[in-house]
Amino acid sequence: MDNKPIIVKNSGYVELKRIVDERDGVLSIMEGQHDVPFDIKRVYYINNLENLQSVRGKHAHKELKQVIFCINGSFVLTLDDGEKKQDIHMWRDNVGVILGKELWHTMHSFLSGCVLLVVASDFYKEEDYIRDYEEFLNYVGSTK
Ligand code: T46
Repeated sequence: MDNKPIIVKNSGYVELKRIVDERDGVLSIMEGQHDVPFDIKRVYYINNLENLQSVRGKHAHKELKQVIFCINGSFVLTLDDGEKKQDIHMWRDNVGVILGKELWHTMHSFLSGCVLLVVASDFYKEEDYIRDYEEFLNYVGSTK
């Protein structure tokens, strides 16, 4: 894997095996606890991203663990742990990024038929979201 090192907390890369044979197409597989570091309880995807100016995310989770993939096209994932920030260019369909707890994340700069696939450690719970940036900084104990 030749990716920019991840410097924020509660993150990291996940690389899925790609199976290529004599047929057309590539098969990529993800198993809970094996390829991603949790049992997968929920899967969702985001597509029909037609406005390049769109911005999604802009929140953190208190406990939820997720891995985000870009299975088509590309986008930029901005991560912020309250102290450090970084941008990750997401374009490899088999390389996901762990969105651990207490990590403010923003998805933007979507290009060419971008499709995001996310696997999550728990069911949807709105109470697990922190959607206000100041509240997030207080929550993670940052003095910024
Ligand atoms: C995340 C990033 C990567 C549900 O009812 N169930 C669900 O499972 C999800 C994911 C969302 N929703 C509802 C909650 C909102 O009323 O769908 C609406 C839009 O959700 P949100 O604004 O949180 O969407 P994104 O794209 O900003 O964020 C999503 C996930 O919600 C979030 O957990 O980490 O993708």
